[in-house]
Amino acid sequence: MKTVFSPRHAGHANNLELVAGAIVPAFEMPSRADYVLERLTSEGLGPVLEPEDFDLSIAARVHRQDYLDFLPTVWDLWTAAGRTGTALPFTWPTRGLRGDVCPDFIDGKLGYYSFDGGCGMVAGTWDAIKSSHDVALTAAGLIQSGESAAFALCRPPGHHAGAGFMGGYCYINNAAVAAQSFIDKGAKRVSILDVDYHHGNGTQEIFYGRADVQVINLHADPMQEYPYFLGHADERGTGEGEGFNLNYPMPFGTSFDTWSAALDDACHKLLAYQPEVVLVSLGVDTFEKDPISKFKLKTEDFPKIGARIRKLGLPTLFVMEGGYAVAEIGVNAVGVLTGFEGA
Ligand code: FKS
Ligand code: ZN
Repeated sequence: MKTVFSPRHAGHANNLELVAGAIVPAFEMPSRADYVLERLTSEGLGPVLEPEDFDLSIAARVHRQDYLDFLPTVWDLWTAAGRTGTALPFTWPTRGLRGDVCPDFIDGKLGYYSFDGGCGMVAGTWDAIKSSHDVALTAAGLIQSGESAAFALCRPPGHHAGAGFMGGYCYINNAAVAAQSFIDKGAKRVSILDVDYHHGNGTQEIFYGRADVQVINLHADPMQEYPYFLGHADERGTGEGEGFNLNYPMPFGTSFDTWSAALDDACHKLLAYQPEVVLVSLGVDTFEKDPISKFKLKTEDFPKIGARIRKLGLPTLFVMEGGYAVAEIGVNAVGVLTGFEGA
């Protein structure tokens, strides 16, 4: 299968995040994408293409326009305030505060447009976000022109980004934008299957009231794990979207037997929906050696994930999300893809 990749991701580097009481170098770093690229080249997965340039009109159908207008301005507002380093928020509008008025000053704006301290921004961040969005849309275009599968090697990732907020290393929701592009091109039903270790709260929020995009998440139980405030099994969609959101929260220590049983159930629910295309939010942070996660999948399990998804028999767009065991992320992510191809 073809891969779409942009070297412009590399400008999103040396950023910091707020985690466990400390400001630390972000786990989401450029070498992640480079290891995946290296592995898919050495495995001969297929050609690697650069993305085309898209405007943000499709993104504006899944994100708020004011949020999309804000993102490219962050670094200028931050430096205009005399700051250097990493632009990060430290105040959020939670219960009891006004979440409907965007402040004028950059610190307030950053808090208004985020839900955590996981989305540091540096000078090259916006360009990387835009390139990641373009990668997803270009890869979607390959499928729209008849390819049966494609890999969007996105960085930064997207599934925590909601209509009007960033969080968890995610700014624009690449999978959601790609799904919207299929709908805009006439698809009646699209499924998003999110196999990242963390719940894709942004994707869920974006499509929660819609029947044209089914969202299925396999993830760590939000009672124990980030993002904590969404991802329970009783979240099933609302209004027209009722029944089209499915969550499979699993406890710390989950290994492949339990996880793959959930995947199998998810695949049956997916087929029952009869989508025209499936988008896989591909995180490989379910890996046993992932430094921030607590599932127990082994390297040999990842090709089996790909093989199971192949059995769906649907056009499939893989969109890169998380995975932080940097040395193994290439082997594991490309393992899913070669497992899909039957190699
Ligand atoms: C480190 C705690 C870090 C934030 C985790 C964010 C996970 C992001 C992701 C994505 F796919 F978006 F990249 N907490 N000890 O993997 O879900
Ligand atoms: Zn993750």
